[in-house]
Order: sequence, then C-alpha cells, then structure tokens
Amino acid sequence: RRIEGGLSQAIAQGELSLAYQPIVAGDAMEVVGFEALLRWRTEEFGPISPALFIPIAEESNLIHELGDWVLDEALTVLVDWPGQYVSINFSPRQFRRQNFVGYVMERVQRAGISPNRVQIEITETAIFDNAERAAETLYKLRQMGFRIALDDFGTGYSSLYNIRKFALDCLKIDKSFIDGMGRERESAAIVQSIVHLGKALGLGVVAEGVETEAQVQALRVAGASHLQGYYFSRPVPAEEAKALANERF
Ligand code: G
Ligand code: G
Ligand code: MN
Ligand code: NA
Repeated sequence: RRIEGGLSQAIAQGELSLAYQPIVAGDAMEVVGFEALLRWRTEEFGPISPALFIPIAEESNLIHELGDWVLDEALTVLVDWPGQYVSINFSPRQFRRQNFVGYVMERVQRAGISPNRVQIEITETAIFDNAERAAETLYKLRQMGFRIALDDFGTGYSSLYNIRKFALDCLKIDKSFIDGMGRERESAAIVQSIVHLGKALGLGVVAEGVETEAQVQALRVAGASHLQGYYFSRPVPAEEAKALANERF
C-alpha cells in the first residue's frame, strides 16, 4: 500500500525516468534500437525495481498513468535519435485496455514519430486469456506499421500456437536460456531451435541478457538477428544512450 501511494505521486514529483539499453543487429553488430526500461527513485527508499512496482501498479489503474508517461517520454526522446527504434514494454492490462490501437497511434502521431520506429513488447500473459481479441489487436497494430516483440519467450505460457496465430515481428529469448548456453547442452539447443523456428516463420530473434564474448560468438553462429545485454551496455540514461546510437561492436 505504501508503494501504491508513493507511485501515484511519482510522476508529479519527477521521480520516474527511463533507462535505455541498446539492441544490436547480429550481422552488422551495430546498435539499431533501444529498449526503454522504467526507473523509479524516491528520496526515502532510493531506487525501486520495476519488477516490484509494476505488478502493484498492474493491480490498479495506476498502470495506465505510468504507461502513458513511459510512452510519451520514450517517443519524445526518440525524436532526437534518427534511424533508431525504441522498444517499449506494455503490461497485460495496458495491452487489454479499450482501443489500445487507437491510443498508441494517437500518441505516436502526436509525437511525429513513424510507427515503424516503435516496437511494442508484450508477454504471452497478455495474449493468453483472450486470444481472439489479442490477435485482432496485434493484427491492427502491425498493419499500422508498429513492430511487435514477444518478450520473455520460452517462459510462462509459451506455446507454439501463439507464434502461429499472432502477427509478430520478433521473439525475445528469455535471458535464462542465454545464461545457460555455455553451461548446459539443453539451453544451447533451445536457443538454436528458437532461432531456426524464427527464421522459418520470418520472425527476428532477439537474445536478451548477453553478458560475455563467448555468448556473442555463439549467438552469431546460431544466427540470432539481434543481441541485447550488459556485454554491450547496461540500461543507461537517455543522454548516455544517445552516444551509443549506430555504435559498432
Ligand atoms: O530493467 P529491469 O530488470 O529493472 O526490469 C524489470 C522488469 O520490469 C522487466 O520484466 C521489464 O519488462 C519490466 N519493465 C521495465 N520497464 C517497464 C515499463 O515501462 N512498463 C512495463 N509494463 N514493464 C516494464
Ligand atoms: O522482462 P524484460 O525482458 O523486459 O526485462 C529485461 C530485464 O533484464 C531488465 O530488467 C534489464 O535491466 C535486465 N537485463 C538486461 N540485460 C541484462 C544482462 O545482460 N544481464 C542481466 N542479468 N540482466 C539484464
Ligand atoms: Mn522487455
Ligand atoms: Na524479456
């Protein structure tokens, strides 16, 4: 309850910020976009993890206020990053709101950003409970030019049904599989299979949580289309992120 109370004032008090983590193309090894990750810092408690407060916001309408702020902030920053795209996380409740498509389109138009520079990240939880409606929403978003990424792929309600049924652009392989790559045959085999599957279905595959040179090499050999993780950069403030746009690794 303390968190909920604090969160409802966080925007007005200027306690929110976005950190941006570069996404690197696997072939050219060049930064092509950024994932926006919400940060909340209070005087009293210091930084509070979104893993903690997003689920709380998700229980109330606060998630919409936070989400509005995130979307507008990320779009404003993107105006200054020519050629790059931004990948934004949407929680299940945001994704299921009335007229989600119209809402996102309106914000993007207002910011003067082309929808193909905006990637919408959702998890399978967001599409699980009402597949028909989710399929329609994703179809419309994609028709308008937005990119769609299925986040944390391989965990939760992952099902092959989902990737057949839904209009997607890429799968983000959960970092637990990347962590395991050097250690266990299973993880490496799963990563390879997801990349193959992605290729066969015309989907990009983003490897998350890339931390080591060995993982970079293995993922490039496997054919991952994009790489993201501390190896390249932690999520950093906008000014720092801007210097990484188009950087080659
Ligand atoms: O970067 P970090 O490890 O702190 O993120 C923790 C979790 O919070 C991740 O699952 C991430 O997807 C989620 N998250 C980060 N920023 C946002 C946001 O702006 N909106 C939503 N819905 N989730 C976010
Ligand atoms: O759920 P989602 O994939 O949106 O969340 C991504 C989370 O992973 C963020 O909290 C981000 O800070 C974190 N992250 C990004 N790169 C790395 C990495 O290389 N290692 C670890 N441990 N975490 C990472
Ligand atoms: Mn994400
Ligand atoms: Na993820």
